[in-house]
Amino acid sequence: MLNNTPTENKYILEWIEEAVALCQPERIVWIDGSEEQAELLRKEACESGEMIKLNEEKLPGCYLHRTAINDVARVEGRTFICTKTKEDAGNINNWMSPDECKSRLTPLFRGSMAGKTMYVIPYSMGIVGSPFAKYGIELTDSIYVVLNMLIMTRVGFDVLDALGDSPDFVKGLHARAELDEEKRYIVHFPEENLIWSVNSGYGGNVLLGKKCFALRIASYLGRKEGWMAEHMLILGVEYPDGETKYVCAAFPSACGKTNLAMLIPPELYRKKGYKVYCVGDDIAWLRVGKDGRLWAVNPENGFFGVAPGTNEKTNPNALHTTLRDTIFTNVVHNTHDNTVWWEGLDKNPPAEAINWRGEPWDFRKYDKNDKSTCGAHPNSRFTAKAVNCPCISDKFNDPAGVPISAIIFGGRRARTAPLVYQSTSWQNGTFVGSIMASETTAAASGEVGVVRRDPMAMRPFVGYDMGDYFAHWLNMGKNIPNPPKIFHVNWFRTDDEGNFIWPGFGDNMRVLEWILKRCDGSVDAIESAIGYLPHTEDINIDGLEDVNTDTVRKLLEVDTESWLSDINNIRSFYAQIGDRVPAELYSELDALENRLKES
Ligand code: OXD
Ligand code: MN
Repeated sequence: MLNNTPTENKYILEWIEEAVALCQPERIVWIDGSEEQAELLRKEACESGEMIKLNEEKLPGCYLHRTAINDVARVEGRTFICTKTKEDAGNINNWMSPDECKSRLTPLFRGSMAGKTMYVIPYSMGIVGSPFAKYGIELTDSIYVVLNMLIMTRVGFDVLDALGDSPDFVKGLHARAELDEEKRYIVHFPEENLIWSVNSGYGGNVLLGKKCFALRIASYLGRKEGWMAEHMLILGVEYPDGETKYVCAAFPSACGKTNLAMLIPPELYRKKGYKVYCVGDDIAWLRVGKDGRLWAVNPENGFFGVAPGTNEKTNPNALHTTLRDTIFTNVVHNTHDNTVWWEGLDKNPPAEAINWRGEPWDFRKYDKNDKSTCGAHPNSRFTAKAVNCPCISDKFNDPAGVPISAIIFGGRRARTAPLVYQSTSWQNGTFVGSIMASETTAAASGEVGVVRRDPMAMRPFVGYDMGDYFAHWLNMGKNIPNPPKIFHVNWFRTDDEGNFIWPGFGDNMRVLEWILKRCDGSVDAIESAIGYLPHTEDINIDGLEDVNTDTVRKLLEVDTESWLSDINNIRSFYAQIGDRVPAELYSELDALENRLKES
């Protein structure tokens, strides 16, 4: 079956032979990255019903896809890190031994592509040939996967040329099989540069370049090779004088990374000449540059963003990005004009509509407290090209990446975390990242809900032991002569009634301004038990209607009681991670506790 292959790399060919023998596809198609081939595949997907071509006038080049009803999100419970020893995967990851995993999954792949096509996708994370780039090959039986990978990564035979006869690529095998959720597995073999995904068709589980490679496998490689793979957006703030400063920010999933990455500054700032540019919205790969600073690239080529809530106000740049060449997944189909809709897009739900399940949908029955009445699935997505984003940075395709001035961690906390604070050192900043958390709030009563600790927003994405990951952060700090400063933000502080007191969205620019001023030393700060806090008057609130100095004071309050109870929660979380949590982080924790008790 492997005739006329576009590469003679024996590692690639032998591995494909093995996968073919296992999955038994009827034929093999190599994806060359060309528009002609992509167009043929789109046609085929429309003929088979896998995709629906949308209104060419209103949404040129756009398509709609619906996943199976039982297959709409990443499945952390069925995601495994298969290192030789359980200790190397750590307590936070699910672990299976590589042998056990392979013998459990082999029967699921066996014959799974009979009568189907196996697509071979050579792709690069990062710019082909650049020092940051890493290559992968995904084998899949899904055209939807091929078309998404064409948007999300750099696909083409230049990847094969760049690889030559090297074995240095990540192998990814994906089969939809029966889409049986009981037999769904997303498994990683970091020691073999190998990923297997079976019984799913949902993006986060099957676009193997993204979470599986660019975070789980890459974090493992980064530790081995002295760099970092992080769940971070990258943005640039251009000053009126034309200088641009870059920051990275990590927030747990669904806490507004895409919105911050594409922020439009408030009018006040725009008039002065400030602009914000997006380099990436989800993943950053970071390396120490020759100048001793930390440099970042976004290894992806597109955005796989959450649709609901995206609108002209929350994120006009994202909305405009999706107006062409986009694949929508699990949104509402407006059958009147063959376009799409989702909750929070506008106040005009379509009268003639099909919901994400593929059933006729009556918006009048929608009840915002009952998710099952939604037209679009709450995790419905758009897959859109980065180059179509109105605020994409001119450094997006720069092989060198961008130098990072600040790293920002954030979570969704009703009371505990102030609007912003600065850590006191790289070690203390690593500690701040390690204790990141998000909580659910019962908005009506203002009650604080469940806290989920999500260190560096990487809880589901570290491909090895979490304690070792913290140690890697500390080690990196020792090797960056001029490291970024590390901050923590919280856009989600509420009043006693549970209302958000910070406007968020574009107004987060006001917090970015303080952060960048701290980086160049042009504003001083208050030393508090948790780190450096802004002086109230240093957060610019000009032009904000509902925010006054009192509000800022509340936003910056450090509630010692909540922090002390958080300390207990952190101790049990560290204990759960196990004995590889570095001693430096325990010293930071003890010191924080003492400072809080003294304050
Ligand atoms: C994502 C996620 O899809 O973090 O980006 O879940
Ligand atoms: Mn993400």
